[in-house]
Amino acid sequence: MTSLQHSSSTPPAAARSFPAGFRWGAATAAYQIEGGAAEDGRGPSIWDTFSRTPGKVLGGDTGDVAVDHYHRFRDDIALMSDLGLTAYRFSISWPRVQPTGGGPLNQAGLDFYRRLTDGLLEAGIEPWPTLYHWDLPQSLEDAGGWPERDTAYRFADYADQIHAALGDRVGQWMTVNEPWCAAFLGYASGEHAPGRREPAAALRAAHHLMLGHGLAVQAMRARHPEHRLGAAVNLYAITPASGSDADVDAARRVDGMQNRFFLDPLLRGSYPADVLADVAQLGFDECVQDGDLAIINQPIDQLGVNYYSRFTVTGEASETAQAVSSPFSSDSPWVGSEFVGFVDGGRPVTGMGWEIDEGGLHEVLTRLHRDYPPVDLYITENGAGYDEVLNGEGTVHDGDRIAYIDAHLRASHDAIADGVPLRGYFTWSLLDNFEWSWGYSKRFGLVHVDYATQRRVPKDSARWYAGVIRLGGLPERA
Ligand code: IFM
Repeated sequence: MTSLQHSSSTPPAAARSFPAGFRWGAATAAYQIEGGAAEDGRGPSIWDTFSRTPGKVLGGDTGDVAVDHYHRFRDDIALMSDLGLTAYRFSISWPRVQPTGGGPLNQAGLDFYRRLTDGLLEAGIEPWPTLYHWDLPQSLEDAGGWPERDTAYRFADYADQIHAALGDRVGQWMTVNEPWCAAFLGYASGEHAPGRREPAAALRAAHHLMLGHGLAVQAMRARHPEHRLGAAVNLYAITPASGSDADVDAARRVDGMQNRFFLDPLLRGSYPADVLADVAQLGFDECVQDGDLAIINQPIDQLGVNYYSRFTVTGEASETAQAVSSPFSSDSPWVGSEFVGFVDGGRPVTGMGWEIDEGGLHEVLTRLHRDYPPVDLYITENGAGYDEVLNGEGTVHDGDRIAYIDAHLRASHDAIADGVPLRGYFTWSLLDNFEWSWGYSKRFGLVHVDYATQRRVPKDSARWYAGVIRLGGLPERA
C-alpha cells in the first residue's frame, strides 16, 4: 500500500465509471523533464539553442537539468505506480538517440529508453512513447529544419530505427505531438524554437511534419502490423464572438488553420479547400507533391487529442480584440489576410490565462466522431498550469486543478455515452516541468518539484487522481 492509495480493499462503485480497459495515464515530454542535456552523447536540439538565446525563455531558463528525470526515472516510475497509472506517455529525445539527426543510433541514449520502458513494464504501466515532441536535432535545423522536405525523411529514418530497437517491448506509438505548435509557434510566431518568423516556411513545416508522420507509420506498420500507431494533435473549440459575417468568417479561418489543416490530411487525405484559399498567397501548394496526401493519410489506429481551451474569435479589429494568451497575433498572415482577433469569452481562466471550458472538449470529441472516419480517440493531454508554491504544510492544495480535471473527465464520460470511441485519458502532466517559453514559472504537474533540490511532493490532485483511477471513474457530484 502506498501513500497515494486508500486503505480499504474494495472501492465503492463509480457512478460515472469508464469502460473496462480505459487507459488512465499522465504525460510528459523529453526536453521538459529529462535534463542530462550533455550526457551520454546527446546532441544539441533546437530547444537547447533557443533557450540559451537571451530573451527567448522567461528567466533565461533552460532544459539543461529540467527535473533530472534522466537520472531519477526509477523514482518517477515509483510515483506513477503510487498513482495507479495504467499508461505513461513520454517522448523520445531525437537528439539523445540520434545526435545529428542521421546515421546509426547512439547506444547510450537508446539504453536510457530501454531502461525506462523496461521499468514501466515491470511496474505494469504501458509505455506510450511519442517520437517527436519538438526537440529537433540542431544539425537538422542548420540544414533548414522542418520547412525542408528532407527533414520528413530524416524523421522517418529515426522512427524506423527506434521502432526496430524498442518494438519488441513497446506496442503503442505516437509519431508527432502537436504539429501545429511545432510548425506555427516555431516558424511563424517565433515564440518557440527555432524562433523563426516566416509564415510560408511554417506552412511547409506543417506539411513536412505530417509527411514525416505518414512515412514513419508506413515504416513501423511494415515491421509490426499489430502495433497501434497514431499522432497527437492539439485541438480547440472555436466560437465566433458574434453572429456577424466577419466574426463567423474569422472563426472559420482559425478553426481551419488550427484544427482542420491537420485533421483533414491525416484522416481524410486532403487539405481543406477554404484554408488553401486563405493561404494561397504563401505558395503552400508548391511543397505538396503527388502522393504526399496518400502517405499522410495512412490508416492509423488512434488519434491523440490534446485539449486545453476554447477560443472566442472576432474578425473585427478593436482595442479588446487581441490575442488572449494565444499564439495567434492579430496580423498573422497565415490565417489569411483579414484581421483575426481573440476576445475574452467570459470564462474563468487557469494560471496560463487559458479559458476553462470542458464543454469544448465534448464538442471537439463529438465533432471528430461525427465528421471524420472512425478512429479510436485518446485524450493525450489535458490539464491546468498555475504558479504554485509549497504551503506551510509542505504540500500543494491544488483544488483548481482537481476541479479542472474532474470537469474534463465528466465531459469525456458524456462523450463516451454519446458514442465517441474514447479509450483513454492522459493528464498533462505527471511532474512540474519546463513549460517552454514560460520556463519553470508555470506548473502543470500532479507532483510538485522543487527545482533546487529535485524533491518530488505529490499535490492534492495526485491523491485525487489516484482515487479516480482506483474507482475506475468519478462519483456523482455531491
Ligand atoms: O507543456 C505543453 C506540452 O509540451 C504540449 N502541450 C501543451 C502543454 C502545456 O502548455
